[in-house]
Amino acid sequence: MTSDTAVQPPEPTVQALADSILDTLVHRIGKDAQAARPHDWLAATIFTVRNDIVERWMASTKAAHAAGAKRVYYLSLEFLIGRLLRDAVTNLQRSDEVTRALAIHGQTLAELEEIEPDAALGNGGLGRLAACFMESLASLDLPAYGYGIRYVNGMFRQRIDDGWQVEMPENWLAHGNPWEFERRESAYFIGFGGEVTITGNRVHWNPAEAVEAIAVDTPVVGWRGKWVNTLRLWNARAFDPIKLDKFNAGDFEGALGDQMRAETLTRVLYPNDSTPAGQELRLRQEYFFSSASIQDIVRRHIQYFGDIQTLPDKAAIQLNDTHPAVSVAELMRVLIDHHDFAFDAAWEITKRTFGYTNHTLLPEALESWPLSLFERLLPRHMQIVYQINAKLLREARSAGSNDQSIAAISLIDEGGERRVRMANLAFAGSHSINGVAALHTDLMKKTVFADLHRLYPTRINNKTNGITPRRWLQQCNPGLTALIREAIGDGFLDDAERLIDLDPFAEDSGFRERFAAVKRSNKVMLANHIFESMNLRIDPDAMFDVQIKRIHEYKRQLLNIVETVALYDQIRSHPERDWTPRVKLFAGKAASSYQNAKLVIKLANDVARRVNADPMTRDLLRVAFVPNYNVSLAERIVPAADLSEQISTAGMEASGTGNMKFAMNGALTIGTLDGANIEIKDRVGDDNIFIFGMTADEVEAKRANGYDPRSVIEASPELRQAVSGIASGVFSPDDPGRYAGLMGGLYDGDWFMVAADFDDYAAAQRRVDARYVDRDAWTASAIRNVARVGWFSSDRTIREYARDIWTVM
Ligand code: 26W
Repeated sequence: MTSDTAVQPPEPTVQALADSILDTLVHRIGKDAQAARPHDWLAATIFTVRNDIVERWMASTKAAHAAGAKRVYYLSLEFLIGRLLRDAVTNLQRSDEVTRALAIHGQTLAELEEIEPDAALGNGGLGRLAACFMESLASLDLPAYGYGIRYVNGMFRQRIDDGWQVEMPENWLAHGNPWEFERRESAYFIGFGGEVTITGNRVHWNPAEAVEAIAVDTPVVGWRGKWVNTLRLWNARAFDPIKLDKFNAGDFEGALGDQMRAETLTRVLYPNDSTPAGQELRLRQEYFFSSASIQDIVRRHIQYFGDIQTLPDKAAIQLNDTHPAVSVAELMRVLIDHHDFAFDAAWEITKRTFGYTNHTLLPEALESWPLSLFERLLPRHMQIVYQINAKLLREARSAGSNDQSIAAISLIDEGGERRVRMANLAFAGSHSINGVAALHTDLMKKTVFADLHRLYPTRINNKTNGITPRRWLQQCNPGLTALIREAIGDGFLDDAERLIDLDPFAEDSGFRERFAAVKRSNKVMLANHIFESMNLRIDPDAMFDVQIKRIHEYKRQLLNIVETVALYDQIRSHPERDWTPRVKLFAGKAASSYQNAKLVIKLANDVARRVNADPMTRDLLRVAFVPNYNVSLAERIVPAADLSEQISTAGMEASGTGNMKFAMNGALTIGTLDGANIEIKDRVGDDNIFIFGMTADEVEAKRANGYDPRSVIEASPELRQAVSGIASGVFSPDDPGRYAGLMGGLYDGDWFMVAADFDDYAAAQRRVDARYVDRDAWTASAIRNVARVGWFSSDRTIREYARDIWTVM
């Protein structure tokens, strides 16, 4: 869409804005300026800013309608959007104005921004990617809707008690949510269970239970406020919230039972990113939001275009991993049962409409549902899945697939308890299947989807992930943004690839000094925050070495911790050497059922306690595990990082997006040749990144040829000393056996190849030390990182999706 189709409302003056915030405070919140608490000022500010957004929102909707535009629908069980006020105000370019208006009332915008709850409707990278994509879609003026679930409790809040993770419920809606609009008129019937009957040639599904899905909309403002899209999250409600007959008979629980059951559906986000949640409630959530979204999309299409036949020309539906894959069967059901389509015609429309993005190759994370459960909950969809499967396997047979290949392609896993394979369903029902980095896409073709890829060789394509430079540079790093603007002007704000104009400044010593000063001031701010929140002092002149992400064995926080211990041992043995002072920062959440990941958190805290208390190493090494990692904490830590740890076992991290955020903020990466690290290296150049360890091919070969970690550990004195120290209780004198099992796992199997990569990792860390001492060289590399990673803007990623998959550009 062109930008001039949306109306630009006139900018109110600062005084008028201040008046309108006060008016909102009084008339909408019901408090006067004397009685108002910070949360009241926050709500009043959001409501006021929202007024401006709403007008742009309606203009965008009308413009899309008038143009008969094709719409993009991004279906995702997770949207990790974080706070929205700063995002909205910067994208509207009203920061100064709002700051000044609030100052008239003695309020500070920055302080109000800090008390906004962090909307954590996601686990990690996949959910944050969805949020970056929504922002980029709006920034590119593309008409789009995000569809998801309005979880009442998002990602849990993490407390660290005596070094252990404790999960606390997150209640982001406690003070209400001034951003959202409930749309009671957009409500859909969602059935579960029951039976399927056939009368004549009509199939009828009579669900045994039903709930209502109610739309709750949040506007998503694009850069410069030219375009506003909708994030539509579904809330579940009982049709009959209270059964009065039961209530009057004194059965209060029975009277409210339906509402309780309905509310349970949208109550919590499954806090898991390692193993699929096998519970029935999760499948119910998936179907609930898929069905509501598909019904809404079909309803809108018919309302605007009249004819369901043209759906693929006017709607592109992207499945964010397999969580919404049941949508494929749901669209088929709607087309066949409600719109009288023949199966084959419905199938063509379905395939042309859907695209599917895969985010992981970990076999344990691939979703499949016991057939018995799927059939009991969704009997009509089960029939449709069987029909799709029959067609798919016919095509495979006529293409000459052998039995083994047929078994791999089938939507039903027949080994053991029969299960429905959601990835195969998503693949079969889509015209495009994409991976999220070049290596990952390549491995998709060779591993999980090898047989499907042979059958449909044109469907798999790559779309390397990206991040929105508005949140991850402009908003989180105003100091660096101001410096870049002075150097190269404002062009990079509209096109992140213009950051390349900064490249020559790496050779300008005056610029390097100013760049280093910005980094230092970001480090001071983080050090203050860590002191205030954890009562730990860290030195802003030490190197900030950061690993923040979900805690998972494949991400190898353990490799980093073991190397930290080895470094600690080295410093103690050779205190006379010229060590580079470091602060090792960790943050991240572990899935509540993932015992090893939780033990890694405890180990990081145990190591921190010992190291930080040791007078011999205090000035050279500090370790901190910062609690409750979330989007807002990342926005503080990323701009302050010197070194970005991206050290997954090669072949296991689909892409990574933290790697991009750090590089864009001038941290250097230490990393393996995994995920998007490879593409980052290609762009920043070998001299500006520290690559170590085995390649994905080498990992595979080592596993195939029999890997013996014990001999590797025995052959590395540093590793052996660190591992045996941890194993024997040096860091856990209160419970010396605490880490015996964790360390035993390294000797015995070491699936993630911590030992195999250790020596090379430690050597790379010493190269990092040497470079950091040469501060000019370090800063030049940091500048080159910022300059050369503009390509990792999610605007570029979305343009590629728009052109190749959705055909909307
Ligand atoms: C069903 C349980 C479950 C839930 C989520 C299993 C797996 C997941 C995701 C695959 C978790 C995830 O966030 N994946 C990450 O997606 C990012 C965006 O593409 C990538 O950058 C990360 O490499 C990938 O781990």
